[in-house]
Amino acid sequence: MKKILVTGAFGLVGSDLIAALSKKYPKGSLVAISHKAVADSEALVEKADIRDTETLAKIIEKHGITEVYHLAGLLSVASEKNPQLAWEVNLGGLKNILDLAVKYKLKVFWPSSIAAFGPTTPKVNTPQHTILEPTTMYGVNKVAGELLCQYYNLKWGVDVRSLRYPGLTGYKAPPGDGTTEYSVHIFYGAINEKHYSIFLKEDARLPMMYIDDAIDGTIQLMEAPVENITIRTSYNFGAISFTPKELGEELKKLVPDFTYDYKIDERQKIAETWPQSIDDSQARKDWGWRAKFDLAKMTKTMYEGLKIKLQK
Ligand code: AKB
Repeated sequence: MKKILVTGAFGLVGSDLIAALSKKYPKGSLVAISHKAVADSEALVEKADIRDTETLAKIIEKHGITEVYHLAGLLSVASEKNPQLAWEVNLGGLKNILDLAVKYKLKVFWPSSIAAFGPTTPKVNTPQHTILEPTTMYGVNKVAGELLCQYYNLKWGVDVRSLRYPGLTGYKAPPGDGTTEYSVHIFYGAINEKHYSIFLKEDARLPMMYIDDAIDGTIQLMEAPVENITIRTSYNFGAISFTPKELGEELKKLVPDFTYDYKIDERQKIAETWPQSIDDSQARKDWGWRAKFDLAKMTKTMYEGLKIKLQK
């Protein structure tokens, strides 16, 4: 029987992933790790810090874990605020999980990001194999992490699979400390105050994706036959691409009295180093990736879902 461990289980991706996995697998198949206390979850919850290998090993043994979705990590803005912590958690945490994967023969998923690209990367339709020279700590962690995954696959045969997540938009968990998270905050602004000040420029086009697509793609990748997996660093993973202005205008169609303006801050500098759109043809070819949400469908689903969550 599959026993799945999810780290970073209560963040934007983890919250939706736990919900999706709990529909797929019998009760008792899911264990979630959190470094802080959590009120309730569809998974069994264990408290652990991703830097503490001994506790992680005990949890893996106790539950007979076979597969790990390793999501724990700091996002781009949080990593710039505390680069030392980012190094320890983002890279140290990944190395701990990969070492445990060798010892306990675990299959692993780990998310990379469009942050692995940098200012010298071609910005439009960014290819799978291209220049990776990021200028943020988060990006440095992602490139090193991708190479570490490939190394553990080549050296010890670890079945580790990865996606370069674009900016993700979802409502189950509160937004994290990232750059593309304006696309989540804007919905809270529209519902709570009918106003939001966007911290990126109006034309800051970035690759984005609705969370349901991200979760489907993640599970699809993990379930793909091993012989189909040709990329052991991380797959380009594309869906939509929009600017803050395009999102603001789409949201106004649903909330006509919503207003927005721009209060640009240091997050714009991070956004400027990232691509505008992604070529994900390798993922399409290898394991049949196709996104389902366009901007209009994402905006409507996100708005209606968050309204219910906030009881407005
Ligand atoms: C961030 O903005 O830090 C993340 C990402 C694109 O990886 N959402």
